[in-house]
Amino acid sequence: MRRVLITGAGGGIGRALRETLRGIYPILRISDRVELAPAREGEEVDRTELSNMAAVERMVEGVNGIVHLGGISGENEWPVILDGNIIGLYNLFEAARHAGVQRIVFATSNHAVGFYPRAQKIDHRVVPRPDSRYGVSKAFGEAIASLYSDKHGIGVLCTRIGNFGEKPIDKRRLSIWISPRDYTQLVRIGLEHPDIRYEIVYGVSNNRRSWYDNSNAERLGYRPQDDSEPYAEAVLAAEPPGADPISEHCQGGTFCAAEYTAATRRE
Ligand code: 15L
Repeated sequence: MRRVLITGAGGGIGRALRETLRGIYPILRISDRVELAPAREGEEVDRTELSNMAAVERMVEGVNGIVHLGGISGENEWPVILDGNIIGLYNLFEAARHAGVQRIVFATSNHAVGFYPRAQKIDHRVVPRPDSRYGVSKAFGEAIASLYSDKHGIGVLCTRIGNFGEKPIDKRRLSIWISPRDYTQLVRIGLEHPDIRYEIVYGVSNNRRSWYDNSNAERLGYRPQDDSEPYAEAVLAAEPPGADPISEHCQGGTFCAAEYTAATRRE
């Protein structure tokens, strides 16, 4: 991996990876639709709108591996999701194919499977149960990744990220939190592991309260260093009472409860 591209580099995960991957690969190309801090040694800075194919083709030129964080990172109106996470995603994989990119680490999300109940432990083999238009776009991304792996030989690691941050921020996040150093470890596995063709793993730390069987990540050598448990007492004490039952029942939390009408329709 001589040149690694990070898309969506202006977001929280991108800013962290810009630091933790610095010096690991000879050149980091950092891209976002918004302006980024100027390039330092070993960096190239780019500004690209993912829905613009010609721009995406330029963005991936000369790149060996991509960490794709770009696009819309939460629920939104359909036209916004369509541009960033459907058209943008297609453009990225298609441009990567033309440019001969070998590896892609795709930031998919727990919201691709958010309607699974919290009471069920799920692994990488479950069928998608998206909890939002955003979750649907992530399931679409996993499908595109599978296609470009099988048909065009691009190695892809789909990381279903829980919640990335320095600390878990609420009760739900105690089960899905991932620390910056653990996510960095997972990204490096995605870029460097010799055997990756198409894999789904959960982007979570070693949380005692996890809802995931992350044995596929372990098989690839992932050894997360962090656990949300030391934060649990403080997080639970600060949790507001009276959470709504759909959010409480489902792994995706409020993403499941938003716009929810199934109960009234089924009456
Ligand atoms: C995600 O996929 C989002 O990108 C992030 O902003 C959080 O909402 C996270 O999921 C979560 O579920 O906490």
